[in-house]
Amino acid sequence: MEKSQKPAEERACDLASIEAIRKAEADCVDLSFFRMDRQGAQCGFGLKGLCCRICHMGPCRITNKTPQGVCGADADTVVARNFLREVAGGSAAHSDHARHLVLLLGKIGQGKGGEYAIKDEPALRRIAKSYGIEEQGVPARDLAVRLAELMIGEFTSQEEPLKTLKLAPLSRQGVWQKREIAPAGIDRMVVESMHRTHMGVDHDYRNVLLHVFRLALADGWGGSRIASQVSDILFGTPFPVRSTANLGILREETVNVLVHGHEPALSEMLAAASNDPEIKDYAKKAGAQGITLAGICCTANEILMRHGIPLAGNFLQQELAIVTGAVEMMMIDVQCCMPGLPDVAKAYHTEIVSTSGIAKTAGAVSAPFHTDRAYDEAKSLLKRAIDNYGNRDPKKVAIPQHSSPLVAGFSVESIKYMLGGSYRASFRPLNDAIIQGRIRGVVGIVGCNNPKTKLDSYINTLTKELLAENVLVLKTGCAAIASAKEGNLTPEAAYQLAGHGLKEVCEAVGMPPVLHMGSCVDNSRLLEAATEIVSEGGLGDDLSDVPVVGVAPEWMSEKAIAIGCYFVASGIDVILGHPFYVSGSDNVVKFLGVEAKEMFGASFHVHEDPREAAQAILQIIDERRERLGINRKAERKLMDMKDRRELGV
Ligand code: NFS
Repeated sequence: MEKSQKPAEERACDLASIEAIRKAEADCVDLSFFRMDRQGAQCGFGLKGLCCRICHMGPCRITNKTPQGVCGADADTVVARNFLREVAGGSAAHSDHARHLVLLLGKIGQGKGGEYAIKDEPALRRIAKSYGIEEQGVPARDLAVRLAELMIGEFTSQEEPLKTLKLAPLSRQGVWQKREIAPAGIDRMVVESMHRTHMGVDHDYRNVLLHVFRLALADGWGGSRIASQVSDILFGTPFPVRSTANLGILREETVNVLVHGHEPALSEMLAAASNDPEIKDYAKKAGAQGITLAGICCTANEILMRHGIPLAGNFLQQELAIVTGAVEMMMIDVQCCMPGLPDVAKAYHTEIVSTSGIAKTAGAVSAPFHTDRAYDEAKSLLKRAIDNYGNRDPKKVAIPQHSSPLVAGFSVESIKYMLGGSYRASFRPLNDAIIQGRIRGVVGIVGCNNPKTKLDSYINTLTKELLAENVLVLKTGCAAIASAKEGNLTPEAAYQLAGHGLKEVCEAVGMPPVLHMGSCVDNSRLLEAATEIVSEGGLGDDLSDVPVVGVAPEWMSEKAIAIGCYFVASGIDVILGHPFYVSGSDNVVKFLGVEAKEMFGASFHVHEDPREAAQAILQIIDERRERLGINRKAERKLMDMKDRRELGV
């Protein structure tokens, strides 16, 4: 491997990652960071969305000299079609994850769920009721069957709009009807996207882009929402938990097992099995002090939220975790698991095990797991990891000694409880704080890492800028893990980072200024939170009224594009840290950045500098506050006990 082109501290912010990148260089291990360098200048046609390989008269490239492909498609058609296919990929990924969980819910109802059970019956009843299913007096298992049937209908419905759309504010439902973008079944929306973008079908970029938003709504309000809801029913609605983040959570004296990917079913079983006395005993016999189970990416977020299991790292740390030389096994399932992992693992003793039949990786051990015998399979995987402990080479081990404490687990239910207690659980105190200006607005910072950006730097800079301006920050996905590593997910962070008003609220409630709301499918929780704000009253009738903004700073996946699109179609402006592959069509750019605003009350904005992004976000928030008539300066005063009671805490 040739010498790296950049020092490690220019590739990442956190010390653990910097040390691990240096170790990879010393160990001659290739990483995504270095592969990015070797890519050099990336394909200009790809970046602009102007390469069409939809039929085999091509591939055609649209240029000034050749403004049309062989079939006559122009830049607008080519760019819009490519964009729709990306959103189809992202929506399919979230929604297939949801489908697997719904199928499991149905099996549990039929008594065929193996060791899985309904862990949160109140959530089952609450959610069934929200879809109009009569739940009183119905045994939990029967209810599970009915709800699973209804949810499967959300995938298969042919013409009827999704039932999940009814969870949105009424005025927003009206916008979707008016624009004719209320989606029918999720599967149909994805299939139709592939049909529309086939050679010779939908050529009007506006019509194609409207389907982008229709499809994205099927993801956000449909697939992703269903994934979060069923996870809560099966594994428990998250409530605040303490834990730790970053590579320093790995331990020399334990067997270290990492779960990486997205679907929580197996990792839940691993969490249980790692506490099984038989497994603990087995680890001791192998000379280890026990097992450290930790996560990467969104699987990490799922088991963190419900069990406090530590976060080893976010997307760009998946390879770095192996480079520590201290990981016995990394289990991967679906999405965001790099195909290069087995190459990294070859330099150490780590076993990469792929646990999903739909996601095999060359060089990894394939062990697809089965829900009806998941506990036994989880145990045998852990035993296999323990057997690998003896193969660890102490000379290759260097665990960066850096980690940060955190509090996570902020579902909408837990936020309500936190704000109002069990008798007055509500968003009222939050709405009041926004109306009074103590909290200027709420921003959801979501999405990935991308080696095009120094790992976590945009996310962390933006977060700090916003906190200082009294913006409450909600996080999911790898962006949440970035904040965890930075130490921003603790109540104490409010003292260091939050502006006066936000600090007061955080202090009164005892909450961090950055709330970790879960994995990327849990972006649906952000929609849910924004809907709660609307229905609580005093901040407008629609999601496009409330001072809420979404940001995807270091995004890289198609899922992130789908998320951005359903935010915009829901009336929430979205800031991107770098643009989509659409700059080849001025019309598409205009549609996403300007016309979307006229249709949905929100649009996309690209800001490659985090400080500039912060200013743009504050401007959007202030404009919304202005329209609501609440854009006056916060009164600065010290809180006494009466104020606290009024805050409802
Ligand atoms: Ni979201 Fe979660 Fe991370 Fe990006 Fe990947 S893990 S689903 S896509 S990289 S945030």
